[in-house]
Amino acid sequence: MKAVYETSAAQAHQLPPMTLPEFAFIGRSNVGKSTLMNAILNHTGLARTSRQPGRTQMANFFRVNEKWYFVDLPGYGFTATGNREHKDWQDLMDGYLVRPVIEKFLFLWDPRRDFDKADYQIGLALSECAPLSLILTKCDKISRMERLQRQKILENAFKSRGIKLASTHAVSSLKKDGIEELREELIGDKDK
Ligand SMILES: Nc1nc2c(ncn2[C@@H]2O[C@H](COP(=O)(O)OP(=O)(O)OP(=O)(O)O)[C@@H](O)[C@H]2O)c(=O)[nH]1
Ligand SMILES: [Mg+2]
Repeated sequence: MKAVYETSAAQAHQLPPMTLPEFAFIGRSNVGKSTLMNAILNHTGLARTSRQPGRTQMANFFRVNEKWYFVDLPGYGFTATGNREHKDWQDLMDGYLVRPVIEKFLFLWDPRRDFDKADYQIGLALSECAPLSLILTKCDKISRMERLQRQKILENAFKSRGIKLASTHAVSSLKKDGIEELREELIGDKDK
């Protein structure tokens, strides 16, 4: 698999032209977006990761096998950076979400948490723009039983608010659990 960094956008007007289908990774700060992208692409260090929330501040575009873009979107819900950053995030998202080249949104979620109002709003907005997959991250931190229970609760919570899911995956980028299945769903077996 060939993955190369292409460009970044901090604001909507900096978004690159639409030339290939895009898989967009979105979720709260620190949920594991950049780490998951690296795990799927088998490329440690391609997308920058960090213990501190707010590491990824721009939409970063990675070209994969000359066929797709993987887009690492900045995390939301990190209020310590203040309102100005939130406005920038909203502006970038308003510009990004409506791109017709989006093949799928990967909405990453730590299954130990419950959704709040902002998460439902984002989930609904995403599901109305392109197919939406729920990706439960850091599953190495909970038991299999707990994971299954939480998955059902979270799926039902989305469903009851009219948020349609194309699929759900439970993954651990650390242990590489569920990565192969997710990679296959996104880019198929032959393009590894
Ligand atoms: N235990 C465990 N930790 C993980 C896993 N995936 C990511 N992490 C850790 O979670 C932290 C945040 O990971 P990132 O990939 O940087 O998170 P992000 O969503 O890109 O964060 P922002 O760019 O700030 O929005 C890092 O310390 C990772 O090592 C996982 O599967 N298991
Ligand atoms: Mg990141």
